[in-house]
Amino acid sequence: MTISPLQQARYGYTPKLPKMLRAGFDGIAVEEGAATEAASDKEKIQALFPNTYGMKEVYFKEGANTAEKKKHIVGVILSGGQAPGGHNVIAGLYDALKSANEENILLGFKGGPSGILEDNYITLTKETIDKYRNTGGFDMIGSGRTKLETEEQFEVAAAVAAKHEMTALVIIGGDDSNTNAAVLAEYFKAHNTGVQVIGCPKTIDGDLKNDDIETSFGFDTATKTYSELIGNIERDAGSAKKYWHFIKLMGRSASHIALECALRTRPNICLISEEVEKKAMGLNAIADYIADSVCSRASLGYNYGIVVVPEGLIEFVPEVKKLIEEINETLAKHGERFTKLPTWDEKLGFLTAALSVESMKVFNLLPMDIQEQLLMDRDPHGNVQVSRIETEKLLSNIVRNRLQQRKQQGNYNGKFSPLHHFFGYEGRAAFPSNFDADYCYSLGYTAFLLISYGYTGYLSTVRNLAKGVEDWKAGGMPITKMMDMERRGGEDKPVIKKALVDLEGKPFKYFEAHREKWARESCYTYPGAIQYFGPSELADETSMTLRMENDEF
Ligand code: FBP
Repeated sequence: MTISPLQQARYGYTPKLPKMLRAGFDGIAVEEGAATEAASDKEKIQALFPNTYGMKEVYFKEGANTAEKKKHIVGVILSGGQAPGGHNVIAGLYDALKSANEENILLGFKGGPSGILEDNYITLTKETIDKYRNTGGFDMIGSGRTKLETEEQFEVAAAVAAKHEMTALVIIGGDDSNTNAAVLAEYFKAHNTGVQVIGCPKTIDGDLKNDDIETSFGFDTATKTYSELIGNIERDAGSAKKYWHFIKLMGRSASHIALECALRTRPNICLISEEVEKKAMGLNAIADYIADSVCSRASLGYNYGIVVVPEGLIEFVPEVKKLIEEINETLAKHGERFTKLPTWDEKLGFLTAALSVESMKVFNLLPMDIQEQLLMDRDPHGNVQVSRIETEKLLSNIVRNRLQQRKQQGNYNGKFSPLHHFFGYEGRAAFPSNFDADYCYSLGYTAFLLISYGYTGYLSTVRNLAKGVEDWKAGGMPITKMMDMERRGGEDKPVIKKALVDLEGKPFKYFEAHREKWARESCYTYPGAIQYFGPSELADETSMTLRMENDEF
């Protein structure tokens, strides 16, 4: 098969390792730091994790490797949505494992966490790995959204691990998957299975972030991909001068993706869900905010512009949030009965009886296609699938109504032609940027170091990421350190806290300080395509969010 020259060139790219890991497996020593404590709810979390709570922070450094020399059979799982770099985590893991001992074996469980439950796996060989080095997507072994969380599932996983004589399992996933990794590690330890569990921080959404994880992998590439597209649309808008582009960007809950893309491209409007929630902005207030920009640009003769909308916005608008919560509850209780109702009128009748009067009022104000989208199947966590709700169309509709009113009042005399875009899947499987390619390879390599030194219930960490790769610091952090208790599905559960956009943080503050000017003028910037080769300042550039958060901007 003929492959593209870039694909060929990327196979040959050698990910850069932090200086401390360059000595090779035998030249990497471990150092332990202080014992850790949970982020909050310490006693409750300690009680739930008696065997894996309070473990020490771990750092790697140059020095003689003192890990026990034994044969390792390691399983690996990709969990959740695709994120560029996942293949490199597996490649780094594989290379470290083989450099420790050629006899070591890596099993890739297929199709996500269900792969271990169904014992559906392939033995990963150099030939397979080489076909996927530095490529996007998760197609090497596939992914899935099955949650590993019940005792029965843990028993099956333990039996499969025993069958293969596995010594460890690496779970590459987001906050929920890594929470489950911690619970599984505790279970394996409590039951003396001898199987260690290590997590790796993945998600384009960027919301698996805390004192110990500077960024999740995939965020860098996905935001650069979307920013290229937004910049291209900005150029087109400024050339044609006739459309308002409403662009929805992925990011299930947090608006990190939208914010990063806004910093890179300076659209006229970028909504930040966390701010919308804090200011309790209803749909009308949001529409007015956008309409203000449309009107002020029209007064300068610009009947075009760019509005960036985070995918999760709809769930942060107070009245819609309440509506969604009520629908979720109703569907959780009576989903089957509801789905079987044959006509739309009967469905409406059912909802009218089940929802509060205020929520039904909000529901009735929404266009029918949005109403239908709000009622679609939930994801495995019981959440509405926000990527399938056309919030960008909903907003442009309400803005249009607002503008008509303003026209009638003589306050606006422009033209408003909206176009709609949704960028999500375009960025999740792109060739990883050098940053993600390097970061992921190091995460995988570090995951095996943690395994070889006998750790379990840890997340592989690589820090100091806003500096050059040579200064990155590899180590491990007990997952229980990142946990607190949250109410989920009517129960108190230990979870890794999801990081939302910090409205006091530097990235948001920078955006806030500039957005008024961006709303009126055309201050667009055009980031262009990701550069994989060439000068380091282009090819190794990190996200603006990461640089701003680490005072490197
Ligand atoms: P993860 O949290 O699993 O990384 O996935 C995030 C995401 O890409 C969101 O941005 C988006 O809402 C969702 O996945 C889409 O899910 P699906 O792939 O199931 O359509």
